[in-house]
Amino acid sequence: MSQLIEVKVPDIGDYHDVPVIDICVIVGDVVKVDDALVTLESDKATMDVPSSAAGVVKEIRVALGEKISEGAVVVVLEASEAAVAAIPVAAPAAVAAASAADAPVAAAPVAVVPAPAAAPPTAPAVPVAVSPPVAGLAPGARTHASPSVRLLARELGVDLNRVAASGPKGRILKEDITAYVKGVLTAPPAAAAAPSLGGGLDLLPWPKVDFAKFGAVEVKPLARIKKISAQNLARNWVMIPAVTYHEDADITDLEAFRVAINRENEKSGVKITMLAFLIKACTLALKKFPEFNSSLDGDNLVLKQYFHVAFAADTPNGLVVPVIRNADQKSVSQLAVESGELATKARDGKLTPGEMSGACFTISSVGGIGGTSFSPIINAPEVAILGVSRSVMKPVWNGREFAPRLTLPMSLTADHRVIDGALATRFNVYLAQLLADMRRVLL
Ligand code: CAO
Repeated sequence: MSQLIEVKVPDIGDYHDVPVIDICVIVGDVVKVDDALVTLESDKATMDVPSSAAGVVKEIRVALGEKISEGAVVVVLEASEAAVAAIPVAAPAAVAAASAADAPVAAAPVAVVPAPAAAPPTAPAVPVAVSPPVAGLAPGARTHASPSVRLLARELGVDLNRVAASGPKGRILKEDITAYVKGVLTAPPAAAAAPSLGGGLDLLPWPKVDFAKFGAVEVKPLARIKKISAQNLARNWVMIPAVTYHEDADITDLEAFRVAINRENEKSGVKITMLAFLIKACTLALKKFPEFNSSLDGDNLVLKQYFHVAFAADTPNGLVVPVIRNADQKSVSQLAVESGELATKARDGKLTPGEMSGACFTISSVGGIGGTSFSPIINAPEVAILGVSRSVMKPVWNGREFAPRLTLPMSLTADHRVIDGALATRFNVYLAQLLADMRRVLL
C-alpha cells in the first residue's frame, strides 16, 4: 500500500516568509528520510527542509523565490510501505507534540536558528551554512543534485547553476563539482581580472609594497582629520560626476581698492582679504543661480533659502572647512573678520562641529600659496566648489593695445547631475563680472 504524505516546513523558530532559494528534487525522485527537499534562506541563515519520509516525489508545491513559513507544504511524497508505517499522513497534532530532544537539529549549529520548542521528530530545519550564503538561482532555474552534492557545493561556495551536469537526467555529480573547481583554479588570471560587464568598479586591490626594500622609510600614522577627510574625499571623488570650469576674473581694480582700504585701516587692525570679497561675490552668484545653493536628496533637489559659505583652511593637522553662516547678510569687513577668526580657530584645532556644518557652497583658495588652476573636490552634499589660484598680471587686449591686468584664476567644480556646463559657465562669468567691478554688488 502506498500513501501520500505532505512534507511541511517544520518549526523554524522566529523566521517567517523565508524565501525558497533552491529546490533540490524533481518529480519522480526517490528520497530517503532527511534528504533535503528545498533550501530556505533568511537574512541570517540557510536552512534545508528535509524529507520527513522515504518515498517518491509526486508533487512540488513551492516555487523558487516564494516566501514560506512554518507549516507550508513543500512537497507531496508517495511514501513506501515502510515509511507509511512509521509516519502518519501530515499529522499536525503529532508534529506539534513531538519533543525537541528527538530532533537531529540538536547536532547542527543551532545558534543560527533557535532550537524549536516543539520540533517535529522527522522534519527538523537544519541550518547548514551561515556564510557564505548559497548563491541565488536565477528565477525559474533549477539544478538537480543529491543533498550530499549540494552540501559539497555549499562548502566550496560553488554556484550549482554554473556547473555542467554529467549524471543521468541532468544530475550534477560530485565529479562535476570537482571539475568545475579545478577549472576555476586553473583559469588564466586575465579572465579573473576582466572588467565586470555588470557595472561596479572592479578595482584592483591596493598595491602592497615593502618600501623599506628600496631605501630607508619612516612610518607615521595619519592624523585623525586626514583619516576622516580621506574617506569623504574618496567617496565624493568616486560618486559625483564632477566637471571643473575655468574662468579668469580681472581683479585689477578690486585689488587696488583692497590695498588702499587696508592702508587706511592699518590702525583699526581689520584686514580686508580677497577671500572676504570672494565670499561676498559668491553669495550674490548663489542667489542668482539657485541650483548652486542646493543638494540632491534622492529624486529631489533641495533648494536652500539660506546662504552659508564654507572655506577650506589649511592646518598643521590637515584640511578643515569652517562655515560662515548667513554670509549674504554680512558686510565684506564682517566676512574678513569672521573668516580670519575661524581660520585661527582651525589652525589651533578649536573649531566646534557646529562651526563646520551646514555649508551650502565652499571656496578653496590656494592663492596665498600659488597655483594657476586646480580641480577642487566637491564637499558633498554640496553641488559645487570654487577653487581660487594665485592672481597674476597678464597682458589683456583692450581693443587698442595689450594692457596689464591682474587676473584671478577661478576653477569651479560642479556636480553635472544638477549643474550643466552652460549654467556653470554663466555662474563663473557672473562671478568674474562682480569681482571686476564690485559696484555691481549694489545693484
Ligand atoms: N592671489 C595672490 N595673492 C593672494 C591670493 C590670490 N588669489 N589670495 C591671497 N593672497 C595673498 C594675500 O594678499 C596675502 O598677502 P599679504 O600678506 O601680502 O597681504 C597672502 O596671500 C595671505 O593671504 P591671507 O592671509 O589673506 O589668507 P587668504 O585669505 O588667502 O587665505 C585661508 C585664508 C584660510 C583660505 C588660507 O590660510 C588657507 O588655509 N588656504 C589654503 C586652503 C587650502 O588648503 N585649499 C585647498 C583645499 S583642497 O586640498
